[in-house]
Amino acid sequence: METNAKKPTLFSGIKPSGTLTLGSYLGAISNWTRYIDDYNSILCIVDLHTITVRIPPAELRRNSLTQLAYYIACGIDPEKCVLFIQSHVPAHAELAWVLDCYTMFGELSRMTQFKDKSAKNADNINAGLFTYPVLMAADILLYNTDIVPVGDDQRQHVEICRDIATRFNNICGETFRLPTAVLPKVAARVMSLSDPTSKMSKSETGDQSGCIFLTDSKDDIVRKFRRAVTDSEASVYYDEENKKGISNLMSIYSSITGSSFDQIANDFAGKGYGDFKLAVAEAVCDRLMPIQEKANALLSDKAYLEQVYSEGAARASALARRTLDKVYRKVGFVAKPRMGRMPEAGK
Ligand code: ATP
Ligand code: LTN
Repeated sequence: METNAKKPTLFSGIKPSGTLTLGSYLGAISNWTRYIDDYNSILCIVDLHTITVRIPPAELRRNSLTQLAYYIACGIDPEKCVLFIQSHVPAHAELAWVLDCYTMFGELSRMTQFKDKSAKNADNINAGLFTYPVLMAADILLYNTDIVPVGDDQRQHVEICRDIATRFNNICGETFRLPTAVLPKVAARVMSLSDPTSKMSKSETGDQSGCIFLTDSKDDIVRKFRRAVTDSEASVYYDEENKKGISNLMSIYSSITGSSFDQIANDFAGKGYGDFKLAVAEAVCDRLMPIQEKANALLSDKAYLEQVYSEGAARASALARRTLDKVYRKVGFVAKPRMGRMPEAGK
C-alpha cells in the first residue's frame, strides 16, 4: 500500500501474548476494518511488548504468525494497509529509548495496567513492564498518527503518549503530531462471561470459561454463553450498574448485529435469559466461524504470510526512519554515517 498524503493516519497493535479474544476483536480489530479505506492504516503485532511478561519463545513465535493470519482473516487486507511485526522495525526500540528520557518516573507509576500486571506478576516486575507505555508511545509517534483505535483499557496509554509528545515538542521544538484514542461506541470494554466485573482478557490464568477465543469451537462458544453469569431477574434490558452480566451480553450482541439496546430489549421482551444467551452465541458463531476457516487456510500458506510481514516491515521501516532521523537531529546526535561495507577487523 502506498501512503496517501491526503489521508490521516491510523496506528494500532495487539500483543501476541496468547490467542485473540472476542474482547480484542470487538474492542479493536473490528474498528480497524471500519477505518481502513479512509486512513493510512499501520497495524502491528507488538511482540516487543509481549516479553514484558514471561512467555516461551516457541509460543511467542507461533502466536505472532497466528495473529497475523487472524488479522487478515478478520478483514485487515494487507493490500490496504501496512501490516508488520514490531521487532522487525528497530526504530520502535530506538525511539522508545529517547522517549524514556522525556518520561517521568511519577507518571509511569500511575499507569493502571502497570499496577495490575505488577500485582499479577509479582515475581517479575521488570523495567520493561514499567516503561511499556513509552514503547507504545514510540509505536504511535513514529508514524505521525492521528487516531489510535483501541479498547477502553488503553485510553490511559494514549493519554500518556500525548503527554510525552507534548513535553518533547516543548523542549525540542515541534516534532510529533498528537494522536487521539478512538473507542468503539459499544463493546469498548467486553467483560468476562464468568465474572462480568472484570475485563475479558486472553492472559487470564486458570478458569477460561469467561473468555471467548477467536479459535473456539461452536460447541465451546455456545457452552460458555449458556453458562454466562447473569442476575436473577430474567428480563432483558440494559443497566450497567445493576445488571452487569446482561448488559455485557447486550453490548456483544449489539456490536455484532448493529441492533440498539432498546431494539434488543424489545425483541427479547417476555423471553427468558436462555433464549437471549443462545441468540448471542449464534451471532458470535456466525461471525467467528468464517474467520476461523479463512485463518486456517492462511496458516497453511506460510510463504504468503512471510511475504506480507516482509513487505510490511520494509514499508514501516521507511516511514519510521524519517521520524527517527528528525528526532535524532533534534536531540543533538551527530548525523549517522552512511553504512557501506564495514572495514575488516584489525584494518
Ligand atoms: P493481555 O491479557 O495479554 O494483557 P488482552 O487480552 O487484555 O491481553 P490486549 O492485547 O492487551 O488484550 O489488547 C488488544 C486490544 O484489544 C487493545 O486495543 C485492547 O484495548 C483491546 N481489548 C482487549 N480486551 C478487550 C476487551 N475485553 N474489551 C474491549 N477491548 C479489548
Ligand atoms: N498496549 C496495547 C498494545 C499496543 C498498542 C500500541 C495499541 C502496543 N503498542 C500502539 C495501540 C497503539 C495493548 O493492547 N495492551
